[in-house]
Amino acid sequence: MRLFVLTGAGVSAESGLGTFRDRGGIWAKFDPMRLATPQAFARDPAEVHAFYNLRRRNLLAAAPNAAHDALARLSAALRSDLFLCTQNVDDLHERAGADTVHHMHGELLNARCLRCGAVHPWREDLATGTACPACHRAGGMRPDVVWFGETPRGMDAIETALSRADRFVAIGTSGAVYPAAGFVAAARARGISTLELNLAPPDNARDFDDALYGPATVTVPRLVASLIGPEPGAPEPR
Ligand code: BJW
Repeated sequence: MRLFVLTGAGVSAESGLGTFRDRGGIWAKFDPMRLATPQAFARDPAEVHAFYNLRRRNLLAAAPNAAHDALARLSAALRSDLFLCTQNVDDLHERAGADTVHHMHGELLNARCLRCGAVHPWREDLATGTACPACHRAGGMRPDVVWFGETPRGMDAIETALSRADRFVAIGTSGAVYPAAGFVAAARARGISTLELNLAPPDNARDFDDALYGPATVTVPRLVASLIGPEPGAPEPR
């Protein structure tokens, strides 16, 4: 089995990190066009830093949940036969122990210098006056995440993994943001089976062959147990 798993904000929701488009989600409180585009950063970097500083602090206070744990167990079992592609900028898959995670929308705990291009692990707040540890120039440090209008990371690796997979699973993503929302159609066009795990049908629900609805902390361990067997010592599923 070569499995392509795409995760979205729903997998981290029960860790206390907000989703974007659910009622009361991040984009209900904050305008993405003011905060998540390169133009927004050019216009008001201090406002963008304040938003991501808050998100970074929330992430540092969060912990992986049972869905991340189950995917880490799957990663250990399938090794390179699992391509774990996340739209999430958090590091909860890694903290749960997942081996290789493809962050197509970047990582909040990295900062990138627009002056020299260096990327640095970053856990502190950023400010307009923050100097780059590599080139020592200030004013160019930004969160290393992918904003609207920017190219997602590693699209070649994603296309290769999609072309080799024999099963596609999407977990906790609304199917509203491209190119990720189109992966299921690409998988289906190849004739491989497609499954979605979500609380409710996403925008692209019609592209999936099967669905399992419920909180990710319940559905993901159940899916993983069906693929590689139950976790030793885990209670029998009801
Ligand atoms: C649960 C749950 C629980 C809740 N258990 N489930 C084609 C058509 C139309 C537009 C475009 C198009 N192609 C490109 C575009 C433009 C744009 C786009 O898609 N716009 C749409 C909004 C219309 N796309 C881009 O600009 C992208 N770049 C691009 O396309 O470049 C061109 C290119 C493509 C390919 C090759 C080369 C070049 C870039 C997109 C960048 C997105 N950035 C963000 C912010 C990242 C930084 C940050 O975190 O602030 O990424 S936006 C935000 O949305 C974030 C997420 O990764 C992304 C997806 O959100 P996600 O994960 O789906 O979350 P939600 O909230 O939408 O859904 C949560 C789901 O969980 C829901 O379904 C719930 O039901 C569920 N859920 N609790 C299980 N407990």
